[in-house]
Order: sequence, then C-alpha cells, then structure tokens
Amino acid sequence: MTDPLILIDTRGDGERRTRLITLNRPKQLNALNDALMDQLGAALQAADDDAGIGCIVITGSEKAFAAGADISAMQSHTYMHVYKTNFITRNWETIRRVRKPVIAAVAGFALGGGCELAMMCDMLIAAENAKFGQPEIKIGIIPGAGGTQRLPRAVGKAKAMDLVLTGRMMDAQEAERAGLVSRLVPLEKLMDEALAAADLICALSGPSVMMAKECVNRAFEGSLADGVDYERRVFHSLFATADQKEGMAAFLEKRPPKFSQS
Ligand code: DAK
Repeated sequence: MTDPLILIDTRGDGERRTRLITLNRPKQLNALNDALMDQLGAALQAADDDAGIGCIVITGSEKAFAAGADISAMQSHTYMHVYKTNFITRNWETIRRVRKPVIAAVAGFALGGGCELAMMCDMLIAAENAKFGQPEIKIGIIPGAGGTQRLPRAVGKAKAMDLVLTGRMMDAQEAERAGLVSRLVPLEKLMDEALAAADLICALSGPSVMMAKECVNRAFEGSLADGVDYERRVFHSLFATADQKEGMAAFLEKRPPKFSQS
C-alpha cells in the first residue's frame, strides 16, 4: 500500500466545521505531482460542496508546505506535450473556483508551485521557519501557476522582480513585512492559530463570508470604481438574508448571534 498523497480530516465542533487538508509527500518535500493535484482538487471541491464545512485549511509538513511542482515529472516534457495537454492546468484551477475561505498554514519551504498554491489561498498564516520563493528561473523556466501575477500584487513589483529574477528565497519575517503573509507565528503554534481562525470563520454567516471573499478578490481583478460598485451591490443584497437580521438583532440584544446560514 502506498501512502495517500493528501490527508483529509474534519476539525471543530460547531454546526459548520473545518476541512483540514495535509499535503503528504514528506520525503519529496511535498513536490506537487499530477496525482497529488488531482486529489487536492477533488478534496477542495468536496469541501466546497459540503454544507457542514465552513472553512478549509491546507497545510504541509514542518519542513515543507511544498517545494514546487515535481521536477522529476516535468524534466522530459516537450513543448508540444505541455501545450497540447495544457500541462497541469486542469487540476491547478480548482482552488480558484472554491467559494469558501481557504487558509494556507505554511511551515518550511513554499517554493515555486508551492508558493503559488499558498498565494491562491485566501489567508496565509506562516510559521517562523517558512521560506518563500519562485526559484523556477534557476531551472530554466518561469513561474507557471500565477507567480508572476499574484506575487507583484501581494508584495509589489520591486520585491517580486527580485524574487522571480534571482530565484532567491525570502524568510517568513521578510514575507510578513512585504505583505505576503497575514500572520506570523511560532512553528508550534501554526496549526492552533490556523484552526482557530478557521473556527471563527465557521461560526459566521456562510453567505456573507463567501460574498466578502468575492468582493476582496474583485479588488485584484478590476478597477477601483468597478470594485466599489460591485461591493455596494453585494452589500445591499445581504439585507435580503435572515443572517443580517439575526446578526444585528443579536448585537442589539447583547447576545451571540445564531446564524441560520440563509
Ligand atoms: N520536485 C521534485 N523533487 C523535489 C523537489 C521538487 N520541486 N523539491 C525537493 N525534491 C526532493 C529532492 O529531490 C530530494 O529527493 P531525494 O534526493 O531524497 O530523492 C528530497 O525532495 C529532499 O530534497 P533536498 O535533498 O534537496 O532537501 P534540501 O533540504 O537540501 O533542499 C530545497 C530543500 C527545497 C531547497 C531543494 O529541495 C530545492 O531547491 N528544491 C527544488 C525547488 C524548486 O526549484 N521548485 C520549483 C519547481 S518548478 C503550473 C503549475 C505549477 C508550476 C508550473 C506550471 N501550471 C498550472 C501550468 C510549478 C513549477 C515549479 O514549481
């Protein structure tokens, strides 16, 4: 029996719980091969479809979140092969379609496709030993899963150019200063912190959480004016929900809200 490429667990004890997905190729530093990405895509889709799940956490090992796409699987590919098969695009796109929040809990190396995967998540919580980079240039390629696009949006052009052109790694402290990382925590606290954040999200109104995620993502994809208009429409629409009535009533009555997810 071979080890599963990802481990799937459900955490928390509220009405909606957290799906914890652990990348599990520790000997290869969680190098992301096609089979692993297929399984990750299926697990993300299943969590998104499950009404009992409110948030998803993706993590790796203490040594590596993921050291990139699997170089041994790519080395012999030809241009015609990668072009015709739309190389590994299919199973890397699922995460972009997930509507529930996805938190990356990153320890150790997050390089190449591993850094890109972390950047595709909605929140990035890093352990103090995390190291980020886009080292593809050192093996004769460039980032292929959005690294040249998301990294500059996260850390600005200057630092993105530095990382993409030299292939150097940045440590967790530099990544936090640059705005790539939302929280930096000691390694031993990483999972507690990520799962506690997920628990908080699970307890909220799912529809407003999904709409908030959509709106923040709009900020990266359109103009400021369009984004603000979009946010306004979504904001108005939330007044049609039971959870808005309940959330505000609970505040005024000085009690915790009981969201019906509707
Ligand atoms: N692929 C395959 N194996 C890897 C790997 C990788 N990316 N990274 C590490 N490994 C393997 C090593 O070969 C080694 O295997 P054995 O020799 O034990 O069999 C084992 O993991 C342990 O690694 P090391 O012995 O090298 O460990 P060290 O602590 O000395 O070094 C390191 C750790 C992370 C600095 C080093 O392993 C390293 O530089 N790894 C490669 C990092 C890298 O270049 N990553 C970028 C890969 S290219 C796309 C989507 C994604 C992508 C492209 C397109 N589309 C959607 C179109 C992504 C491309 C990439 O990520």
